[in-house]
Amino acid sequence: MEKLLIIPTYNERENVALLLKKVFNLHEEFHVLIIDDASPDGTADIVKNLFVTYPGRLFLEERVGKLGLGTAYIHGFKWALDKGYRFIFEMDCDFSHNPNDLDKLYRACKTGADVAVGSRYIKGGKVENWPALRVSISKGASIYTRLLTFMPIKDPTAGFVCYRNYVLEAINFDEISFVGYAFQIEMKFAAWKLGFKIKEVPITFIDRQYGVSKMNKGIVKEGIFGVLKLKWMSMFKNYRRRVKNYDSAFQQQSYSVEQNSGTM
Ligand SMILES: Nc1nc2c(ncn2[C@@H]2O[C@H](COP(=O)(O)OP(=O)(O)OP(=O)(O)O)[C@@H](O)[C@H]2O)c(=O)[nH]1
Ligand SMILES: [Mg+2]
Repeated sequence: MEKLLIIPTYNERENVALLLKKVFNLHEEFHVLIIDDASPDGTADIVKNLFVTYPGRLFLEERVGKLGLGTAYIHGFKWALDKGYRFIFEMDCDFSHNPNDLDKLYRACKTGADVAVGSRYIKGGKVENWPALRVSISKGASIYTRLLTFMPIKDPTAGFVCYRNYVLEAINFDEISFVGYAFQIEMKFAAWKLGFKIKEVPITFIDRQYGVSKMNKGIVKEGIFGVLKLKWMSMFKNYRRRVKNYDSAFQQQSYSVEQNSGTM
């Protein structure tokens, strides 16, 4: 199997079983890794009970407590690389991302993209049912990120993404420090800085119907200061050199990318 979908969960008991059913019913076959942070609502137990229904396709990593989305994904990325998956997907467990759109991300990566981003803010992309304030915060974050970093991505906070394995191998995860939306921005920024090709594909994002959002003021604050930090690091601290994983087989290739592209 070449495709792994990583889904971080915290209190998603109303969503997880239904979402897994949808994913495993797709025409394209995926393996799924749930990263659960000891959800008090018993999300992990629901997943464990589904092992018999989806043998060899469903995996669970349990962590000791709520350690944040960013570290959950990094845990999942390391697991995926260790097992040799070649297309590694991120998706929320709240149906904001439609499993039917996984195929679009896969196709984009199959046809030349190194990273495919499910984007709300390119032509054809949409947001449904979000309060006006949430839309403004999200759009504001996108514009702010683009103005500061010049990264040519319309939806930098998007959490519906497919990474080719060699992109993740090329990134030094020790340098990825953010947790919320800033984590999503940082991963794309690192991939872009290392010279990888990022393609946005339009998706319709729908607000969650069940369960509660884990968004909070701290996550917004981290986004605001996080982007400033990325800008600062890329101007004065040689961000590209820091974020590159020198142990990876990709090292040689990425070095030639570095030689050929200017610094920001
Ligand atoms: N493992 C783990 N998963 C988390 C954590 N925080 C959030 N998640 C999961 O990450 C995904 C996104 O979180 P949401 O609460 O939907 O946050 P959001 O999508 O940024 O915000 P909303 O659009 O308001 O829902 C969901 O699947 C959550 O269950 C965490 O600390 N650990
Ligand atoms: Mg959500």
